Amino acid sequence: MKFSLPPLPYEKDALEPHMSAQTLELHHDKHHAAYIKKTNAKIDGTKFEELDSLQSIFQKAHQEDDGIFNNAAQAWNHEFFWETMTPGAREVTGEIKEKLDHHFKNFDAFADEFAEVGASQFGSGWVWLVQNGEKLEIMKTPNAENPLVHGKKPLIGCDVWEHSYYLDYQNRRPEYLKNFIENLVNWDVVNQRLAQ
Ligand code: MN3
Repeated sequence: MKFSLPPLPYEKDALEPHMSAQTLELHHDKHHAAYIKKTNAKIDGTKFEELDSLQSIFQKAHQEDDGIFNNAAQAWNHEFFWETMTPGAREVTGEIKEKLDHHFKNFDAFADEFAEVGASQFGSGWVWLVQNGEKLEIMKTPNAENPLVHGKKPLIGCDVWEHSYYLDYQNRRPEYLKNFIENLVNWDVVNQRLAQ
């Protein structure tokens, strides 16, 4: 199967001022596109070509083929990341609000911990809110790794590679993470993921 770059679910300037059009232009049209292109090139003529989703490819390639794993997982991670965000402030409501209050005391405590864990990822990687059985947890992963290879269900994913925030925040990764969680997360999507 050949994969193509999914379009962003909003205009490139829709997330300003929290994430600039220039960042989205480079991040989606160049970085994400490159992961898709390399995935297609690397699976060509291999057994991975038979698989019909990025998830099945990176799950199978995990600890078996680093080149295919890294590119297919990054292609999947970025699509998940774009879908996690939406323009305009959103109120945290529904089941996710109850669960965040239960597992982290309240939204502010959750936001602080999310930013702290994301800031503590050494080098490139991701920070996630995951469902692990009945529990909600915040976890970080290096490079292309994601919670699915650890048997955990991702609810929120945020890219902490420098290409994700350097144009807008330079070295201020905690500020980027705080803005992401407070101003960009689509809580309707998070509630849908929780219900799946
Ligand atoms: Mn990225």
